[in-house]
Amino acid sequence: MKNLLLFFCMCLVLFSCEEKTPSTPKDLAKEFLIPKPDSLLATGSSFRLTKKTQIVIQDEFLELRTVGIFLANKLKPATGFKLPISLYSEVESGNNIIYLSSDLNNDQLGVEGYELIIEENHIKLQGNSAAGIFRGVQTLLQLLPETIEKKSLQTGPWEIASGIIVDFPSYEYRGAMIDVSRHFFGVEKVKEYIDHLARYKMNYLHIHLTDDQGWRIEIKKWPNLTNHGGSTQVGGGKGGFFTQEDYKKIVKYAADRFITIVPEIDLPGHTNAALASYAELNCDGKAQKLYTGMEVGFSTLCTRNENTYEFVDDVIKELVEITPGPYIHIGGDESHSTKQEDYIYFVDRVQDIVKKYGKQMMGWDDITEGSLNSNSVAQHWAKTDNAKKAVGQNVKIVMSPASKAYLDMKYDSTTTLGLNWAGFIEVDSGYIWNPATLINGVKKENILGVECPLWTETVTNLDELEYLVFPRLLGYAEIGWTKQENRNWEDYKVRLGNQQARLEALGINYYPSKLVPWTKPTEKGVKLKD
Ligand code: TNX
Repeated sequence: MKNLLLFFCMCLVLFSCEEKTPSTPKDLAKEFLIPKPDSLLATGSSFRLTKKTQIVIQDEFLELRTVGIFLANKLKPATGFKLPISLYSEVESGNNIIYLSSDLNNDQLGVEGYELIIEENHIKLQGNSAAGIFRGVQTLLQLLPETIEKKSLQTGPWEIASGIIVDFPSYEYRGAMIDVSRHFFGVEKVKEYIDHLARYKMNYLHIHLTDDQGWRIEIKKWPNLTNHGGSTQVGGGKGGFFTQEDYKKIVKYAADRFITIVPEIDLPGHTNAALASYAELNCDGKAQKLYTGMEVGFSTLCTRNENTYEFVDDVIKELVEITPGPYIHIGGDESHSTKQEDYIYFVDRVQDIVKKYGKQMMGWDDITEGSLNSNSVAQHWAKTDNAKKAVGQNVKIVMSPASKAYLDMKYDSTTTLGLNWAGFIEVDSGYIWNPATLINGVKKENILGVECPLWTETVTNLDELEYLVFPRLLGYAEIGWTKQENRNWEDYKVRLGNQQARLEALGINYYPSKLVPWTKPTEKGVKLKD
C-alpha cells in the first residue's frame, strides 16, 4: 500500500513536471526561414507543443480539416503525439491550442497569405483561405527543431519562438517541372517531389509527360502511345507510364497540398515516341523507330494532315478530363523540323482546341511566333525576343531562364551529373537574379511567376534527382515567394546553411556547395556525390 502511494506521488510529480516546465525563451528573429517571410516580429518567449496540444479549426470551414489532419500527421512520427482536431464550438477557450481559421478577409494577404501569431499559451494561424493556412503550416513546421522531419520518435522539446509573422507571396505562380519522359519517375517518386515543393510554399508542378524518348500518360483512344511509346527511355531502360488512375492520384496528392498540376504534351516537335507508336501520324505514313538518345529537334507531327488534329483533340480532351487545373501545356519548343509557317498554323489550331475544352494554353516561349490569346501563357526559357513578343501580345510569362533556373545545369565544371549548354549554375548564381528586371521590357506585371525545370536526360534515380534539385530549389522557391526588397544573397546563404540539418533529417542528397556556410558537419549515411 505504501509503495503504491509512493508510486502515485511519483507519477503526480512527473506529470506536473511535464505540464509546468516553462518553455525556454526563443528568438523568432533568429530563425532561418526559407522562403523569408514578408514581415516578422519577435516577442521573446516560446510556445511548447506537448501531447496535450489541440488543433482547433473553425466550424464553418471544414476544408481546414484537411489542413489540420496534414499538420497532425506531420507532427506525429517525431513527437509521438496524436494531436486531436476539434471544432471551435467544441472546445473551451484555453491553453495549448493551435487555432486554424480562414475567414480573415485581409486583402493584403491574397489567397495564399497568412498571419501567424505565436504566444506562450497558444498559436493562431489565420488567412483568407485553406491554401493560406497550409502555407502557414509550413512556416510553423520550419520553426520547430529539424528533428520534426524524422520518421522515428525523437526527444524534443518541441518549442516554437513566439512572435507575429505576416506573410504572402510575391508571385502567383511558383513552380517546378519534372521531365518524366527522358527517364521515367513513377507515382511515389513524383509524390516525394510534391512534398519538396509543398515544404517551400510552391504551388505548381509542371509534368513534362511526353517527348521523343517516351510517352508517359495513358490516352484510352490511342493505347499504343504508352504500350509502345512508353516502353523505353534515354539509355534504353524499360521506361514506364502513368495510367489515368495514377495521374489522378498525383493530382489529388498535389491538391491536398494546394499544388496544381500542369500537364505537358510536347508538340509538334519532341514527338518521336508518338510517331513510333502510330504510323498515320507521320507525313510518309511510316512509323519511326523508338529513340533512346539525347538529341533534340529532329521529330515533328505532320502539321497539314487532318489526322494530326484529330489525334491532338483526343489527347487534349482526355487530359482535360483528368486535369482540374487551368493550364494545359502544349510544349512547342525546338520544333526545328517543322517549317515556320506550319509551326504557326499548328500552334494557332492547338490553342483553339485547348480553349474549346475550357483551359488556358501554356507553351515554351517559341509559341509566341503564333497569334496568342491573352489568357495563354508563355514560358520563357531561351530567347529574350520571344519574351518581348509575349508582352507585345499581352500574354503573361512564366520565367524559367535556362542560364539561371534550369535544375539540370551542372553546378560547376566538376559536377558529373547534368548538362551545361546554358552554362554552370552555382547556388549563388541560381539565386541572384530578379525576374522583373532580367529582360528589358518585361516587367513584374507581365510575369505570372517563376518555374525551375528539371530535365532528366542524365538523371536516372532519386539520389541523382535530389543532387541537382537541392539546394537550388529553395532559392527558386524564395524568388517566387519573397519580395525582391527582402532578398539578398548574403542573408540567404546564411539561412540556407542553417537548413542543412533539416535537409539531412529528411535524408536528402544535396550538393554541398562551398559557397554556402553550412552549419552542420556532414552526417555519415548521407551520400554526397562528387
Ligand atoms: C532544352 S528547354 C529543351 C529540352 C532539353 C533541355 C535540356 C526546352 C524547352 N527544351 O528538350 O531537355 O534543353 O537542358
